[in-house]
Amino acid sequence: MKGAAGVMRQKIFEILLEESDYISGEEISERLGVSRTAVWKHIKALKEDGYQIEAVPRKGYTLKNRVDKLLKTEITAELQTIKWSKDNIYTYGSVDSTNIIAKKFAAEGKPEGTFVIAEEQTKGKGRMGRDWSSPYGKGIWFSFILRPEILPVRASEITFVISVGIREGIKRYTGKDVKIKWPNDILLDQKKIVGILTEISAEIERINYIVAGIGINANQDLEDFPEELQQKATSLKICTSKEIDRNKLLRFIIEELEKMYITYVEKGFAEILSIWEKHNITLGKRVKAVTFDSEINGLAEKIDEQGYLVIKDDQGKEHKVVAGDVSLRREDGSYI
Ligand code: BTX
Repeated sequence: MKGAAGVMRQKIFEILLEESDYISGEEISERLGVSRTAVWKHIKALKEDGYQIEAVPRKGYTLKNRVDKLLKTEITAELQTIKWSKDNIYTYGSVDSTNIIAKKFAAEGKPEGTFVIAEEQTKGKGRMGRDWSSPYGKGIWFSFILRPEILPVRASEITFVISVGIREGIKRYTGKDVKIKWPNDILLDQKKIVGILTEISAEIERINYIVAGIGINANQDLEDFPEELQQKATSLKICTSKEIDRNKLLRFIIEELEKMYITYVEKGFAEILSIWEKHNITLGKRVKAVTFDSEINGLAEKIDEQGYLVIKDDQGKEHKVVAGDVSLRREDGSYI
């Protein structure tokens, strides 16, 4: 579904959504200024997406259901964004990785707030070349484009903006106190519920674009996770004992991400950091940080003004960590 056709289909869907009664093809065509044949074609396409639209002679059309697929029609119908355009939301069935598509879109010049969303990824990626399990219809696997006007050295600040935005969206939907583990894990019941992969294209003095890839475990049951993940991963369905309306959750997340991003642009990193600090579970804990060339054990003291994690080891020496994996030490000596 592309460009003008997509916009028209969306408008027809929204009319059907608003009307509690039947509405004639003629009335839709008059309201939108398109032919009745065009209306009929869009209705047919909506049916192919899984919508049951009943057509009764002399009465018209009525919408009988909402669809549990991640569809642009569903996500944008009630979406309230401030600057980001609803037109830049792209939904897919199965893809290799939404980050790959989003990077291509970004290189082509698509604007900030462009979202690429898929039902399944066959090559879902984590950080440092790791895999991200992305089974069909169970999660929300998506990437979006940002173009912040900051120096590339500050790019790690964006991970904080994204973490607090996603946390806020999940909190709004589930009411649960979701926690953030530095640098980019979102946890519920001490298990990983979301992963964030931030990729950047930059010159020395400016960022061309950032593509943030987010994987949200929504409706998996335990057996939907590969065995090796069953101890450390969980889904919102497992934590809430309820099936998750992925379209609604994603709508909340897009809205909260945009709000946090605007806060960041207008008020700066300090404001985001203070929100992050309220919800993080890293600071004040004994941690083990594994970076590409070292392992540091000690107390997670603070995040400095650049977004680096400061760890104080047992000799009192401070180490700054910019990227890597941090595990938290439990009382019994095991790690989360
Ligand atoms: P990460 O490197 O922090 O985490 C990856 C690790 O997490 C894996 O090695 C594995 O142990 C574990 N893992 C894999 N799949 C899952 C899962 N579904 N739930 C919990 N734990 C898991 C985190 O990297 C960044 C993940 C980003 C994923 C999004 S999805 C949309 C976008 N497209 C894409 O290819 N990646 C991003």
